Amino acid sequence: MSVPLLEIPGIGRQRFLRDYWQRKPLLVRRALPDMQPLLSRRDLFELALRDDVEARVVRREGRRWDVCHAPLQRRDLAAVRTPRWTLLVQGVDLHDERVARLLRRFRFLPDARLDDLMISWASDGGGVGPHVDEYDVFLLQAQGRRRWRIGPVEHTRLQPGQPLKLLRGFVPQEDFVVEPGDLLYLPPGWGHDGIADGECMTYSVGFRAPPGDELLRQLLWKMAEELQPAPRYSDRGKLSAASGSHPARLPEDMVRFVAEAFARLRPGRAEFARALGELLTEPKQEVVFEAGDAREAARIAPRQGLRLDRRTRMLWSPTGLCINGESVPADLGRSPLLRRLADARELDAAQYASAGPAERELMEQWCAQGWAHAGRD
Ligand SMILES: [Mn+2]
Repeated sequence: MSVPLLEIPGIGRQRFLRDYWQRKPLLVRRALPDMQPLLSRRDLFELALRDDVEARVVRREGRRWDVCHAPLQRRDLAAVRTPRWTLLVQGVDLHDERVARLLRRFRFLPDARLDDLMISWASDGGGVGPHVDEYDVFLLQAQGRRRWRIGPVEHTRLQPGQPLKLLRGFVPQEDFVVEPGDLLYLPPGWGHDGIADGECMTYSVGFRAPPGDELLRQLLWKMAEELQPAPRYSDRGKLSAASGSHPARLPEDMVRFVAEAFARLRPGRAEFARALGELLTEPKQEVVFEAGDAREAARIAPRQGLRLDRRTRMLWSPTGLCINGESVPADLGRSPLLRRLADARELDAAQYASAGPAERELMEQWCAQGWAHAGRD
């Protein structure tokens, strides 16, 4: 189950993180020299037609672009020989174990930043046009050739009237053709335009880099939903006959009431860590876990160990541990064993056997929910 981390030939992970990550693009030729597509074109097309898969088709005809969103029908997929169209399938790591394993090679970066692995197949001349992403992205060429044009974008201007966000007046700085096994890293805000040179497949590993306001908005929503009932506002003994002369005036006391309630709320680091952990481990909408058998797991795991389901997201902080959108009870939030499971995504039999009763009960419950499984793959 454990996979080797990506080496980044010629540079190494350390130099990559120091000199390139979030700073500038990097093209690594033959980063994965034996790269073969993990799914055939046929497998990918079948996957794209499933209703629990996020996929879209983009076609270009001259200056006109056309986007077709999931659920896709077979007729939405043009003939393979038809030029200038592309199929994008999001979150393939959720559906395919081989792809999930490839994604784990990027775990030298924090899981909290990881979004998914998207596979795009394109016919000759296909692409999605010049655009920028809010993501750090690794573009791994899996099959065929693609011509990339990349360049920094200071001010994003978009082409009006297009069904997708296309850059207007994009000026590329570099222009190159990638082949199977080549890897292109782009930080957020770098414009890129990739055009298939013959039929090709590209794997995009995306790391979310959300703007602070967006993250805060989501966190505040979450915290708002979890608010404890607070005392009702009262103006008992605070009104006098004189208040009646300005009935439209917002009572100062009411303003103070909400300001004080807000001040009492003031979340500390632990609450932020909890809310952020829950938010970032929330399964994607289309993810449905199949229930497992807790008793069966209790029988097998002490002898064969335990592994997380490939779709399970798990994060820990010094103050707590979150799995699939939920925090574990406070006393278990600091369990070294559960942290180990989060980092390694598996426990061997001996490690599992060292679990206390509460840890064991929790892990059996995860097996019952389909979040973890007893035994090896
Ligand atoms: Mn992109």
